[in-house]
Amino acid sequence: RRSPTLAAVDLGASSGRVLTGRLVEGRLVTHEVGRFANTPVTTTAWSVGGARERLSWDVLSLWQGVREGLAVAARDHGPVAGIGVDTWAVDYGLLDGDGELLGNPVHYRDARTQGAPERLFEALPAAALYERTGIQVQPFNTLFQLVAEAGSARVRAAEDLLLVPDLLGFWLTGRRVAELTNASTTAMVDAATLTWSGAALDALKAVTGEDLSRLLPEVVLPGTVVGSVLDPVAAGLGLSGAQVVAVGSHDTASAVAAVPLTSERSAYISSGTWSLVGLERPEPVLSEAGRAANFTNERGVEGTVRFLRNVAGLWLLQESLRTWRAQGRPQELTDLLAAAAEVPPLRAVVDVDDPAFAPPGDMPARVVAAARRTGGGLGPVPESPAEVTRCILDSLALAYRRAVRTAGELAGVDVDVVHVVGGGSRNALLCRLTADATGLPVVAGPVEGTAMGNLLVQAVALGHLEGGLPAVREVVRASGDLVRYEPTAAGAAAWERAERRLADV
Ligand code: LFR
Repeated sequence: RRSPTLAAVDLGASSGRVLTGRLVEGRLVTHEVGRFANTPVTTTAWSVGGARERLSWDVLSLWQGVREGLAVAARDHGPVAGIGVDTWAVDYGLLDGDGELLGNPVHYRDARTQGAPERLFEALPAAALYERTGIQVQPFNTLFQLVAEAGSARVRAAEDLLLVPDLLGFWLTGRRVAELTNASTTAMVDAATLTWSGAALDALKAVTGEDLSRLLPEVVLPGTVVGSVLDPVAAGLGLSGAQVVAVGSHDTASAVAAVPLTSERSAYISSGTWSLVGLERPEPVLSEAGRAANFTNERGVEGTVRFLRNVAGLWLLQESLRTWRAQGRPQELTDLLAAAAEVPPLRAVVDVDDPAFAPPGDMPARVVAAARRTGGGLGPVPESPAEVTRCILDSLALAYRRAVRTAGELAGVDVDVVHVVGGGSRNALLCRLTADATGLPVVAGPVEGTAMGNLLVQAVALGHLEGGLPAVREVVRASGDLVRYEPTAAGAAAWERAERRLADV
């Protein structure tokens, strides 16, 4: 038994991809049919304080890649019955009254949101915002981006705000919606009603003088069939008959949909540029303790809640690789990880959540500086690329240990296994360290979690897979690619020591 072909568009931190998927005898068979760079662009922005550099999406070049990928999907694996789009959260495009995009979406790593949360909190304190939305404070949340952007000529001219996956969906279908999993990350969706939060929008109005609720489209649930591909687009790309489905359009929502969780005691780490560490819950956890620990309650597919913490992820390693390349000392990842495995464990640890690591730039220098500050006393400061890599991976595993434990404590769950999905599930050293640091077995895979979640939510929505989320996870299990790592007792004391060391500085 075979389902028709579905296409997933997944825009990640370094590349965008188009994959096709088809259910064959209960397994998902995928093909990558398009891959293109996703390189943010630095331009010069004129704003109140004068000229400054601004980091933007190169959204038209991405759109070109998406079109080419979809055309290949139709040509080589068509006809295409469904299309789902996911990207990272929070970023948006603004449309004028004709539906034309006003400029490029700004990238969430742009510095414009510095100080924006504090401005918003003057009208609605952080605790009240959390109580309403359940969303942790990240300076880049859409709400704070709007605090920074309000008053600009672009916002004044805008009639619609679309999160990036919904923007691509609009270009495909002409329909304007806000898919819930991504909309929840704006910090403007009410945790109880799952519609735009009056409290958040009133606060935004109070601090900016603008009522931006006028920009927000209808919120739709993941799994909604948004509509057919517009005739001219379908004709150009060979997509007639294709339906666009609002999948978990937040990449993390798609990834977690594809985590083969065993029970509510399973924790997960969606491991890519970020590490999203947490639990799947039936209801948000809106406690003050959760807020203090900066845990968030993002919405998932089928009414689930992702109770998780953003831990800095492989970004530290990716940006180090980029730096070494730019410095003329390129490193091959496989060799680097093999060398890092030989470095003695836990000689230096850093707090991977230090905001100093967030912007692009010379990462090894920042890691070494942080290790000098916080890691000293455990061992020598890292110097070589292998030592820096080991320091990053030890530090990530240590952060996972803390986040998994805190998630369990806050939700009242006794965690018994940690699932790792995404690119990091291929990093055997990191998986091994995670098992040791948490003292729990790690089940790694699938590496293509996000694309699988995207495709399988479409399969359910379009009636090709019965049984909802449990069936999705059954297909993931049947599709293979899972590796188990058991914790070893040997290093337990060393992880405790490292944890204390970091807490003390
Ligand atoms: C992961 C992710 C995270 C979100 C961050 C910024 O790709 O979507 O879930 O917090 O990127 O949008």
